[in-house]
Amino acid sequence: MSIENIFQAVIGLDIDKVVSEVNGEIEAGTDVNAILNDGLIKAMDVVGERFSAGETFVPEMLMSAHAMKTGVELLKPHLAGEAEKKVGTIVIGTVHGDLHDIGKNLVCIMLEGAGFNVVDLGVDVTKETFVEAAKEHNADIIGLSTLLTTTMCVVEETIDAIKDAGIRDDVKILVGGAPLNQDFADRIGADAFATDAGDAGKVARELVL
Ligand code: B1M
Repeated sequence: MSIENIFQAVIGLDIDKVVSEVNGEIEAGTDVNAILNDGLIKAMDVVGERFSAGETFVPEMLMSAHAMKTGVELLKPHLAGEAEKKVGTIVIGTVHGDLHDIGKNLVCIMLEGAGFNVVDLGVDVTKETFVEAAKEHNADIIGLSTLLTTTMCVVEETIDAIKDAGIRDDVKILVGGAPLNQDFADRIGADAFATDAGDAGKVARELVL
């Protein structure tokens, strides 16, 4: 039983092993953030590098993603305690054209832990859906996630649509995802950028409190 075994099980597409190893580590009292960062997320980074190098392909990437998601589900109850009082509502999704959701789902968990009512719109979310959902739920924050360089422009288009809908002054906009950075966020007119799920919880609170 070790974090290294979790790392190897995700890379090795062995979901049963992910389950037994993650459960074992939780029972042993291992820090859940270490299980997440040094086991599950680190493995996905290696999977991504192998994909870039042409050593692995989409089916394997999907299976690793499934293994990672299974591990995250087991960690979820331990990741972020429920805050007592809701600090605001955030509608969040992965932008149109992008199907990656593991990181966004982690962000949702941490936002809930940070006290937000989270409305998760899922993946491949159109700018119109973001606008409608923000109005319907009277959102304090709209959260835009993307993992692809090819959909970074969609983040900007979504912000433009929020402006065009006349609700820009009513909401704060938080953006995140591996190809984004603070400079990009500033350039496209977002209110904030968060580097990871823990940071997203902290930054979102700063936006509303
Ligand atoms: Co794809 N994929 N993928 N993929 N995938 C990447 C992103 C890639 C970097 C791999 C690579 O080539 N090295 C590459 C993008 C390259 C680029 O854009 N330049 C890539 C590609 C090319 C593709 C396809 C185009 C492949 C193809 O079909 N030829 C295709 C695109 C499909 C589409 O979306 N239209 C594709 C498909 C897939 C799968 C479906 C197989 C699967 C996704 C499964 C799923 O999500 N349900 C997949 C996976 C698993 C990956 C990698 C390997 C892992 C992503 C991940 O889950 N990371 C990824 C390589 C990598 O990232 N190392 C890769 C773990 C996760 C915890 O981290 O998502 O970064 P991350 O989230 C972090 C932060 O970014 C941040 O906090 C999160 C938690 O800490 N964050 C936010 C994220 N959103 C935030 C929002 C915020 C704040 C912070 O506020 C709102």
